[in-house]
Order: sequence, then C-alpha cells, then structure tokens
Amino acid sequence: MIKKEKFLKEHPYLLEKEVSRSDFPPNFLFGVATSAYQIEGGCREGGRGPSIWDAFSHTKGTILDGSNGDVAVDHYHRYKEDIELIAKLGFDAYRFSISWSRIFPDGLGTKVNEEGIAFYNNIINALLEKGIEPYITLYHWDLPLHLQESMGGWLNKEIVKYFAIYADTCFASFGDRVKKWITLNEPLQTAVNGFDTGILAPGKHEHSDTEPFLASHHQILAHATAVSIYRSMYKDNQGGEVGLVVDCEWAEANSDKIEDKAAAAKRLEFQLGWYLHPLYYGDYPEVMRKILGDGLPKFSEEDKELLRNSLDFIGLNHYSSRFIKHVTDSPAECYYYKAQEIERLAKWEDGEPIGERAASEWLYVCPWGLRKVLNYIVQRYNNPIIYVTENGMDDEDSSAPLHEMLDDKLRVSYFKGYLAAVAQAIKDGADVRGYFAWSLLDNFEWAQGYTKRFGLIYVDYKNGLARHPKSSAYWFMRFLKGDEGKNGKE
Ligand code: PNW
Repeated sequence: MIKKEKFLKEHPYLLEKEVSRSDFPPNFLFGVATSAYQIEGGCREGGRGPSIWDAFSHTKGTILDGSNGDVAVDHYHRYKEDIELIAKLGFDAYRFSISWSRIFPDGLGTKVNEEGIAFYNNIINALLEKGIEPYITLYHWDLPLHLQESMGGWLNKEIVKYFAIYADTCFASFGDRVKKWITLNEPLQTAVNGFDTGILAPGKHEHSDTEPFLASHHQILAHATAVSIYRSMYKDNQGGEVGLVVDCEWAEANSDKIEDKAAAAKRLEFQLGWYLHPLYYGDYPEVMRKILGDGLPKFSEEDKELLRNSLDFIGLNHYSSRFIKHVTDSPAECYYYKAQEIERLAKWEDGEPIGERAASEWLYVCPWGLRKVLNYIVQRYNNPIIYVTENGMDDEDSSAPLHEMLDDKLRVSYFKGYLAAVAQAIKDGADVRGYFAWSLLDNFEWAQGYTKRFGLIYVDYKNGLARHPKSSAYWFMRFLKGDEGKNGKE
C-alpha cells in the first residue's frame, strides 16, 4: 500500500518494534476477553430467557452461515476447562459478560433467576481460585427479548430503569468478589449497526435518522444511572470501579488539507465523543449538536448532573484505522459495511483503510493507530485511566489441516505490533492499566457466524468443540513469563 509506506517514511516513530513483558509496568494487567452470547450456548438452560440475539440469529438471512448461538462453543458446560486454559496461559484477568436474560429472563427485574446467579458465581469463584481477576461486562448486546418486544428496547427511556435494576442486582450478588465493572460494550455498535445498518440485533434500519441517536441517549443514561447506584450503595463497602467500553478506529486525516483534518477530527467525535463527552462533561460534543441540531436528543439539567464524571475508567476496543477525507455529498460507500445515515448527516467519507486486511472486511492491521487513539484520549479527556478491553484479529474459517489453522503466525505478529504500540503510548504518558486480547476462543462472530475465527484457542466445530491452543496462545504464554522480545530467546 503505497500511501502507507509514504506515510510511515514521514512518521518513522510510528513503526512497530519488538516487545517484551518488561516494556510494561510490573502491575500492568494482561487478560483475555469474551462475551456471553458468543460463547455460552445453553440458550434454553438454567432458566435463561430469550434475548434479541436469539431472535435475530434465528431470522433468515441475518447470519452469513445461517448459524446461531444456541450452542456456540458450549462454554455454559465447559467453563471449568476454559478457565483452566486461561490459567495455564498465565493471564492475570478475564473479561466476560453476563447474559441479562439469565439473571432476569424477561428483563423486567421482578424475580431473580437463582440458577443464573449460581452460574456466574461458579465462574467468578473458579477464576478467583486460580488468581484470575474478573472484569465483568453487564451488557454485551444480548438484551432480554421481552424488553425489545414490549417497549422497543433501547429506544424507550424506561429501559434505563430496567438496566438499573439489573446492574444493582449484579453489584449486590457478585460485588463482594468483583471489583471491575463495565456497564455497556460499544454503545456505538448498538446505535449504528443495531438501528442504522441493521446488521446487528435488533436489526432496525427504517428510522436511521433518529433511532441511533435515541438508542445512544438511553445507553448513556443507563450507564450513568448504574454508576450512580454503584457509587451511592456499593463503592464504600466494595471499593470497585465502573467503566464503559467504547470502540474507536483511528481516523488519520487523508491529507494535510484543513478540511481533511477537520473531517478526521469529526469522525473521532462521532465515535468517541458521542459517549465520552457526555460522561465527562454532561453533554454531546459541540460539533454533533451543530451538525445534527434537533436530531440529537437533549439532556435535562438533572441528566447532566448525573452524567458528569460518571466514569472510573475507559475501556477501549480497538481494531482498525482509516484515512478520512472531507466530502460534500452523501458518500456511497462508508465505514463498517454500508452507507449510513449518520455519515450522510456528518459529511465525511472513508479514505482508504490503513494496513493489511484481516479476514473481516472492516479489519485492517495498523498497530500505530492504537497508539494514536490512546494519545488522543489522553489529550481530549485529561489523561483518564484506560484499559484496552479488546484488540485482536480474525482468520477465515477454512478446511485447511488442523496444524495449519493452529499456526497463526499473523496473529502473533499482530499482538507483537499492537502490544508495542501500547507500551509506546504508556511511555508517551497514557495511563493504560491493562490489555485484553480478543478473544480467548474462536466463537460466534455475530452476523458472520462461525466463518471468522478470533480465538487464541482454536475450537474444532466438527469434533465435539475440542479446544486447541494456537501458536498465538503459546506466544502469549511465553511473553507473560518474560521469555519473549528483547530479553527473550525466540
Ligand atoms: C467487537 N467494526 O465489535 C465486539 O465487542 C466483539 O463482540 C466482536 O466479536 C469483536 O469486536 C470482533 O468483531 C466490533 O466494524 C465489531 O469496526 C465491528 C466493529 C468494531 C467492533
């Protein structure tokens, strides 16, 4: 990619380099991440109610290979084996999500499903026994179906109340042992792909000029309400912290032209600022108000009070980077998968993606993009505590022999590059406390079904879902022991 080469020549400091454990502070945390619907299965077991992902994945034409998460990788029955693997690889922490409809099958919060509580107690206790710290996401996209069908899910302000009951129940049930909470995973994806492109559940696209903004508005309020409950009722006794996970691609201006720089800056505001600005400063970024006007819902004075400083840490999911350029007309082709109303409204266009493509069409490998996003957050939000809560790449599923699928050299170099970028960002001054690789296991990759494999551990779908660590898992194990990189033997 000529453009990239030229760019790197002009910015040599962005080149990746070798990395070792000793490049990170001693108490820096390394973990792996998963989410409930993508791995658990057991969809009708243990009193679990249906979620919007059950309904969506069972709708014809939504999932590339016609699959669903009914069984997924059967973590519901194999969690002990999976936790053994995390321990064997030497990770310090495990980020996973709770399935809301296992705790409250219809989401209404009237009666706790004790079997659901017991399931997560087992996981938490098994992790702690191995010295692995649990990082829990309360909402990773699997809304109880009843809340969608009876009241429109994230489009209805009532959802804030139901989320608060659910969060409160989790804090009360698990908070004696769990000290790190994440309210929501990637509210941007729910807004844009749940209510604009419609490629993720609940698959809406009919009112994409209003619904993404409403869905975001209520997610932001739900987050802040959960934080306020934690701070007023649990913080003193439990001493934990609550954050939000946002996803952000790096947006590099396509040229030095002022319009392109402004377009890239705007793109970052529409990804990160949409959520972080309200949660630090009480309202949406100025540029969003200016562009969207009354299309953007308003926060009351009371809301603003609730929102301000309602984050203990930022979780950042980062995968990809792009050159962004200014356009004056509606773009035909846009980021993620197809043209989006939000982009039409905001008037920017994708320049080309930066780096080599992985298996997913939106995923391009560009380690320095992560360093830049981290530095951007430092400047924009006054050096907050950050965890990289997801970072990883996928391979296409294939019928290649097992030993070939297991030797994932590209993923090893991906992790080397991105970890070096995180270490650099820490040296630049970013307060990054931890890094979670996505993902522990190959799993149900949403609309792409089982066609994409993000795991450090291979799951053999044809042979009883057997787990086989890939080369990247063994690389991580050596890295965590300090046997890789500068001081290593490689
Ligand atoms: C994340 N994009 O989602 C999710 O949190 C995970 O559940 C998922 O498996 C993982 O990334 C890999 O896809 C994203 O298009 C999906 O830029 C798509 C994008 C970003 C994040």
